[in-house]
Amino acid sequence: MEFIEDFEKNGYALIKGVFSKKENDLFREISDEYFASYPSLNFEEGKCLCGYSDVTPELKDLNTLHKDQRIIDIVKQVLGEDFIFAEHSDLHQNKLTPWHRDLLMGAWSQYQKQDPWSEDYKIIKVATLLQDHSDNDYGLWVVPESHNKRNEDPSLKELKEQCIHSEEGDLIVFDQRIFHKGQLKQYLHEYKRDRYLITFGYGLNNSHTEDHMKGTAARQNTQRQNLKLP
Ligand SMILES: O=C(O)CCC(=O)C(=O)O
Repeated sequence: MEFIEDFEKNGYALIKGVFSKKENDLFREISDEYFASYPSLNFEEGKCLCGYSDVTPELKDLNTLHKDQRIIDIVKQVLGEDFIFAEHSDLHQNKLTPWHRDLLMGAWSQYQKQDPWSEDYKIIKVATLLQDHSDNDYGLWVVPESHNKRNEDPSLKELKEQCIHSEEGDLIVFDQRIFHKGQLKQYLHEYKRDRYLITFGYGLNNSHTEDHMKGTAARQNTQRQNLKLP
């Protein structure tokens, strides 16, 4: 499978056409309805709902999307049979996200008890952006190969950032250690349409993923205490 080679080398891969146009439209419709009527975390112009999987019937198909067989088959190709859903789910509407790695940061770093550059650390995110980025730079940005390099590694500076020009229905899978960012200015202003992103986390069934899950659950619980109605 070609995308696995991309994933292993670059730390991310783009998988084309996983969801149909009709499904993508449905995901957008559900997200529109959710953010118009139900509680979310509010940023200046953006909104976000995290930790929603299996506990948010208002999200209809999105409540169980992390178990969709097509996603599971892709995750299995990356992680093998012995993986777990890392209880991380995010739905973003027009959120700005600067460069970062998805390691546990700040108050949550206490949960990261082991070296994330160990051989058996393998935690991934799958992401689908619900709008076309084939002709714009508002997609997900990554620094290919940065998933293998610690912050102190001088060769990190030689790597080049790039925007993934995904289209509706595509899935991106990335190693959570890769440097990545989202939009830093609003797609909404230029395209007069909300920018949506859905992500789920999965990892090898081992103590790295368990630690990561504990930190993620603690962060998501804190975030979920601050949800506000529209
Ligand atoms: O908005 C995006 O495309 C990226 C979001 C992101 O970096 C994240 O969810 O970790």
